[in-house]
Amino acid sequence: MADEVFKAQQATPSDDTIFSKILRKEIPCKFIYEDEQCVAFHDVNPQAPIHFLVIPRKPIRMLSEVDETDKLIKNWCNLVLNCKLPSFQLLGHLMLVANIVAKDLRLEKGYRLVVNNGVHGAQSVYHLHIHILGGRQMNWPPG
Ligand code: DGP
Repeated sequence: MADEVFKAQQATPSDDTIFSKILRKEIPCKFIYEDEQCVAFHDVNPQAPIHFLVIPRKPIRMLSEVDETDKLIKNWCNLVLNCKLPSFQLLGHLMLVANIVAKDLRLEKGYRLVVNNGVHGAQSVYHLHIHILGGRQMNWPPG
């Protein structure tokens, strides 16, 4: 069993993850991109010549916890209180940022986006993140 899969099987969803600590700058990490909504940084355990993560600042634990009600509530919140993007817009923003950073890193031959969700998805850090892998030929099907 791959080390990352083992870690994922042991992981317990929590609200304070290593990525929250990175966002709070309690753990050193060089951001390769940042804006009001998200940051990007290289994965500590790269699975390809280029492997970076895009994570929202908002502490969403996993993709499957983003639900449609958020769309209505946060839309109102966004208009009235000028707070952060509602999750459905944020998800689109994360993908666009992945593409911007991939271009900066010269992944013009292509790249792969991966979102691990839950135990069967081999998620080990319960703060939503997109993996972007590139710099080599990817295989299909994935493991
Ligand atoms: P996942 O299995 O989808 O939850 O992937 C979590 C990824 O996060 C994994 O590929 C390793 C990476 N990671 C974990 N801790 C750190 C860290 O402290 N710094 C960085 N840069 N990456 C980390």
